[in-house]
Amino acid sequence: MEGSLTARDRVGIQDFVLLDAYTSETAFMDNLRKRFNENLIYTYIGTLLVSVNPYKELGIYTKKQMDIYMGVNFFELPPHIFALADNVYRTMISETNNHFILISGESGAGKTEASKKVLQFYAVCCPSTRLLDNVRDRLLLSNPVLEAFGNAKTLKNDNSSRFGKYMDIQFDHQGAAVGGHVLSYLLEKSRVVHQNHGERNFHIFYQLVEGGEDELLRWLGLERNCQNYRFLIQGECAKVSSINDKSDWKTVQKALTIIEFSEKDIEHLFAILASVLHLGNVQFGASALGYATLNNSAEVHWLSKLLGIPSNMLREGLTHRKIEAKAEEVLSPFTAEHAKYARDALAKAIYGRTFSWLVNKINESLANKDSTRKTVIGLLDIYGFEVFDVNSFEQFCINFCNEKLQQLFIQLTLKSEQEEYEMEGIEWEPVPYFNNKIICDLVEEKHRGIISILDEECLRPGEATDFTFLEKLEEKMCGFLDKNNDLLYRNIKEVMRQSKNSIIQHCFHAIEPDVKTNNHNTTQFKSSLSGLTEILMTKEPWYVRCLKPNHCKQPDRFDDVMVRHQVKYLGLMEHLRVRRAGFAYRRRYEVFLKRYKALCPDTWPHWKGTPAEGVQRLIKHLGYKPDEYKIGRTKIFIRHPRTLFATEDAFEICKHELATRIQAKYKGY
Ligand code: AD9
Ligand code: MG
Repeated sequence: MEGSLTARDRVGIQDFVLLDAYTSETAFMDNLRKRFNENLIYTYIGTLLVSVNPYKELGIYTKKQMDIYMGVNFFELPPHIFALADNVYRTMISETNNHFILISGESGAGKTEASKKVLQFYAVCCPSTRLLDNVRDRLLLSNPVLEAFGNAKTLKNDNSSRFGKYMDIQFDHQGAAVGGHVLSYLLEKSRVVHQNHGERNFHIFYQLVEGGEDELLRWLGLERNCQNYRFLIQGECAKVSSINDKSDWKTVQKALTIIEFSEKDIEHLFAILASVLHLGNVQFGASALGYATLNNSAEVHWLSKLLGIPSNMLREGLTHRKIEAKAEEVLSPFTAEHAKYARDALAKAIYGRTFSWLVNKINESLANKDSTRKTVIGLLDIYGFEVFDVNSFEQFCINFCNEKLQQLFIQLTLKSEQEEYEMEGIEWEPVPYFNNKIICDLVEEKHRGIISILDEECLRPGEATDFTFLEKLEEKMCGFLDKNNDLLYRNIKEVMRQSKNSIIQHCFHAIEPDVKTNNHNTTQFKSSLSGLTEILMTKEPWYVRCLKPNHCKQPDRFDDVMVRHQVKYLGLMEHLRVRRAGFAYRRRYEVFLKRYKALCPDTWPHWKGTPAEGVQRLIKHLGYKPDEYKIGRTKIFIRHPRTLFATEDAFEICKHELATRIQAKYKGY
């Protein structure tokens, strides 16, 4: 396909490892651009997949394409996300171990699309029974639901993930998908109450207002006009040409039914969405004494009806807080300003908790009841790096998350790879790389990191301001303290607990974090990220690095400067250098010998010497060339995947012949 020189000139090389001038960034960029211009968006660096967002439909994700890639050796076909998915799957089956696919890249680079393609591939290509079809449908349909509630239009991406998602797909020993589990990371709750210009709230609100049936809207007290809801129009772009809210609404409704949300659950879920919109329209005035008064009683009426909470309680909760004075509880009225703050905090809490409830509900539906041993493939699709003109708390969290994953990538590839060569006594010219550990430390180090300082400031309510925080950091950032403090007054929580809405009841009855434990967003986020790193460290890693070709979401436009920048900060050149100079595969001698010993008469059926000697005898028999492998202390290192694939092919033939011989032998019995 890419064999002749002319074709190669035109479409470039499908694996950067084979690039002659592999150390040159210019050659790397030329290859990437050439392929992009030919609609070849995928290129390998060994087994790592580089993907450039085409911003157009390429017709390369059909069932036919899936069939082509199913069960075929990784390097035999042009690079594709399906090839990676298939390779991960087959490795999982043959080695019965757990894997994860880390999909990274900046906002709008194509991570979520890539993760969906992987899931679709497994849903279509894995063996199944009618019983399991159910699981597959649920796995697939969890996506539109989570996207509706957790994605939004931003300046960078019309369908930007505003939460981090890690999904385990569980397989039984026959390779059928039997269950799944979703972990979600820090939803950007502040979007519920505030959107920057050119951005929207979460999709689901617009879907409801645009797509909800007349009767439903009437029941929820909503009008079919986004312009009527303050929480929907701050970005001044309720309508987005690339998004069809009406049809997305239908998809979500269908998905909710298939994931087995009960009618009651669905009803209560919609009631919550409408409540948030009504809450957004609650306005406060000021009494002569400067205290908050409620202007519009219609909104409170609807809130009371939808949440099943007496309206006088709601009124009180929205305008007062309870404080303890001399062992007595007294109601202290809010100022109008304070009331707005408390209203927004409530809206964020309701939405955030409902989102967690939703994830739990999906997990219940995906749970595999069978306790036999399973292997998993984890898919990690988080919010990508984003840098706006003005960056706030959200960007701090999102970008920190990306730094942590880059750190993991560095540890698992550049660092551990080179350390392994050293440990195994393999001659090696070290490849220098930028280790972003210092950035992670700057953010998360105990006592000295930004998170610690931020938390300290949040523990001094009244005294600490963004300004004192800024002074401490000697840096200019805005809005941080509020967003890090998820402060919801106790009495409004008590009011919520009176709700007749089962979801709200559940969300506000869940055990509140102990006041002594740290309830700050960043610290919780930090520990959940550490938890994620631990989960990932126990699995075999695979990487998809997504690149964004331009800032304008346009097809056929490859902005050199922009792509080069991403290639740099993703460490792709360093990765290539390590890969190129290094070895694509390594296997412990015992494992290698056990699998392939039938290929050599000296090692079959039993090898009496050490595994290392056995492997050397075996590869000599197979005719491995001296520069194709290296003998380490505990492992054999193989430079090119093609060598291992040739061995694997020989093994398949050998297995087949052996089976035929055994069959023939026993035919007469
Ligand atoms: V964010 O960090 O969540 O803001 P992602 O997830 O990296 O971001 P996403 O997958 O949502 O980006 O891709 C953005 C848009 O690019 C999609 O909505 C598609 O319109 C477009 N896209 C991405 N990948 C492909 C693809 N393989 N083929 C066609 C694509 N279009
Ligand atoms: Mg995304």
